[in-house]
Amino acid sequence: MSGGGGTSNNVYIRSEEYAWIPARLVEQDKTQAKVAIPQYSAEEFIMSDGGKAAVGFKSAMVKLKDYQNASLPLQNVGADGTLKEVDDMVDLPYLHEAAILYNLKKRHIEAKPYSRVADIVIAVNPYQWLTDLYADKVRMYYAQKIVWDRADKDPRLGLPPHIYEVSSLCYKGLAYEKQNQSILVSGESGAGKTETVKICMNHIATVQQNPDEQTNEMSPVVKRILDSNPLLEAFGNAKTRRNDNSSRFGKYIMLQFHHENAGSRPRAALAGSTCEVYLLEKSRVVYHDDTERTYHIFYQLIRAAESDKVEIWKGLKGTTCESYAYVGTPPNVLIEGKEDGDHFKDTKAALDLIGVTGEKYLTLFRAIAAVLQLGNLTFKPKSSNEEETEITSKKELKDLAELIGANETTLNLAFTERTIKTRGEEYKVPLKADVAKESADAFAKEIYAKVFLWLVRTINDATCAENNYKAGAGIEYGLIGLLDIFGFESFPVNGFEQLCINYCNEKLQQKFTQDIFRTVQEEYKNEGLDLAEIKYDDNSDVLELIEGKFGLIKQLNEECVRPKGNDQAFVSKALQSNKTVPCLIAKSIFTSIEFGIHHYAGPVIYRAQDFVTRNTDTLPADMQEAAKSCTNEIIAKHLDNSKCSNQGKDAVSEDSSRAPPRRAKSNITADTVMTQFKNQLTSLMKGLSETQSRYIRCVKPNTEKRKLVMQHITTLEQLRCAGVVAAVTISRSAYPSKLDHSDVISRYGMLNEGKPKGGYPNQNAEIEDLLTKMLVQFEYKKKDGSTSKAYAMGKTKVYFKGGCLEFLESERAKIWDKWAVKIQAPARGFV
Ligand code: AD9
Ligand code: MG
Repeated sequence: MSGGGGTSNNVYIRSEEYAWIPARLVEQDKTQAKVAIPQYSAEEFIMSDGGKAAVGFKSAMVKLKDYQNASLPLQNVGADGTLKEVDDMVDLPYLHEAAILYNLKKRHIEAKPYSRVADIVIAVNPYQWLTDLYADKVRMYYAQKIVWDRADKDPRLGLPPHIYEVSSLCYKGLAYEKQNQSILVSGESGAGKTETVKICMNHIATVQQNPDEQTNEMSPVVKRILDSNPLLEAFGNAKTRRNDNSSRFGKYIMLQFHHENAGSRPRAALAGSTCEVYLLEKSRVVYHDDTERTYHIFYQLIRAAESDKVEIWKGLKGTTCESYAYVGTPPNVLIEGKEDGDHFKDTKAALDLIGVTGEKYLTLFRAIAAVLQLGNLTFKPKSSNEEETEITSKKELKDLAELIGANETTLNLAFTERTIKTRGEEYKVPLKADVAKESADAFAKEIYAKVFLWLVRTINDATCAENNYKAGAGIEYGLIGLLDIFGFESFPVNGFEQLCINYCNEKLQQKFTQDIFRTVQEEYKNEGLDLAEIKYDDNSDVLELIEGKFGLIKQLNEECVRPKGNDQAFVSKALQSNKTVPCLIAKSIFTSIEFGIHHYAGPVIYRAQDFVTRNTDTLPADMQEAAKSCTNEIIAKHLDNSKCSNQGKDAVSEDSSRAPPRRAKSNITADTVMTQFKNQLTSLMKGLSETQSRYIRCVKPNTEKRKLVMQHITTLEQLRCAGVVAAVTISRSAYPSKLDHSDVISRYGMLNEGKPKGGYPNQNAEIEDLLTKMLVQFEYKKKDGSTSKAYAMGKTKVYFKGGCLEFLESERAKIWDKWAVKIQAPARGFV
């Protein structure tokens, strides 16, 4: 091993099981290298950062492309020779996915969940509550340093990475520069998006208080805003395999601020908030896996005090989860360590705070009880005619009619018959038993979806600044938007929901790359470098394929209005009209309803099963009529075919129209699920474009919800999907490595053999002289006759082309060897 920093021969080598593993480089020729691989147990591999003592070493030969240099500059090597992790991964001179992975892992093991890649904050889910990390003094410290100290330099300097820096920077940008802000949080299910948004929101609520009058008292509107989160979670979250409190909808919360002057400091006072929701998972209302649950609110209601239940409806008396087919036996789970019954009390109190009391409260919960009741309706073919259906659960039907204030016969007919209208004629056809059951399910899903939207609107009315803040008419509020939305998804089988989610992620990725590109441009401009050198992958081709003139949405919508439209025809037309589009994948082994897309995060194969019905998603007219006749206002008013213009539509609902004859389709494509989602996204992107966006990428370190454990392959996959690797690639596209001026001299100055006697006029001259001599072999003539230089002198840093820094390192190691200063390597696996 060469001496010096003692790290120049640390490498990461590719591994099938662990993506990258640390090793020592023994020797290397032009095509391959001999490495010594430290041996760990499987458990140690996921819990150790590679700095741990290994039980032994194994020699192996690897191809050069299968290893990455891990050596770091001196400042990253501790006194004991171990690697120190860095706060900001941009400070890693060899920046590649292996280095990012091990840096994150080392921090994760040290209970440091937050890291930076330039302006992006990466939040690794710690799966343990790190109390000190969120203590009051930490909250205030970030606010103080970033907002109130008003340093001209990067205010984050010297502060450990934290999501409080993001909330503080947003507030500062809003209050001091009067620029609207947004925090875009992404990550896969269970990565910590919702928790992160709550932590940031709470922090902003603290920071916006006038620092001269800091009190623990929150204003009622701020309390209402913060309490709207658990309320949305009660109705929109559920236990899934991946997360006990999984949000089954996306949301964009806009905090509204009123600009005022508080003494010497500008201040933006939190005046209200509004929330936009996306794609609630409606299918969960009628079906969930045995290991999962339906929405929390159902359990809360069933486990509420008997007096509460009877007040809502006497039919709820004495019921248990097992009383309801849609609920069944729940797996044991405590959300936030509380029983469902206790959560009901909180939900009731939070509803009270937004004015849902008395009749409103009863109407809301009666609609929820109606959903439960719908699941208990049973159907069977009539003995007189198999084509016709009778409802066998007579009592349940009678109870349901009473509960929602509908006529029992009208309800019965709406479930078992369908009205067909053709050329002015109207006639009824009977529905088969399975289709009648689907009608009941469709009704239940629709009621729940509308209850959810009603709740969102009610929350918005109770929290929006326009209704709550007496700032005068026509006032424009400043905004901080917080986006908590599903990350990129790729499963063995991908359906309509994944297409919607991945479409949304492509939109956000486009903005993300543009923003990163702009920051790199900014850095280059500040350093005085040539901007033409930066390159990045653009994903506009994928967006064109999805939302363009001949794109998938257009083709699917056409199938939805065509009388005999179907999934196969959609796929075949989509493939036909996009034959020459490289990001569309068509393979001969695909079935007639399969197609693939090369997304920015990787290829995804979709199965278009039920795409047409899911995209159409209309409640049969008979059901709509029955709903309108109810006395329950939420059901009657909100179910009359109105596709709420600004609210989420289900992406996964089974449609109930598989029965012949086909139900009438809408003549317009304006109200399909995809079109609505596209419109929502367009408006979201427009809103975001008017803000300064900051990014938090949440990472789920393992699938077992264990603390201190980081599985390599799944973590890397997430970093790729979150665009972290892409961000690094953009920033390193022209110059993969960079070093401070002073580091170049202190580390490589010794390589300069012909220094002038009188020394150099300045450090820059010394660097130029050294690097011109050392790196001449990396220069080449470009097509236009000019010379491509091996490095660029920035104002504070030197930027190196690929291979240059590695070459300087190896030259430096040779000198150390020559000087025979052999420092025994410590008996550690990695270093
Ligand atoms: V989903 O897409 O809605 O299924 P999220 O929102 O990404 O998902 P969530 O915020 O719900 O994940 O976090 C999942 C769980 O991880 C939480 O219930 C906590 O148990 C745990 N978690 C997340 N963030 C933190 C944290 N900062 N500190 C401690 C955390 N635990
Ligand atoms: Mg969530």
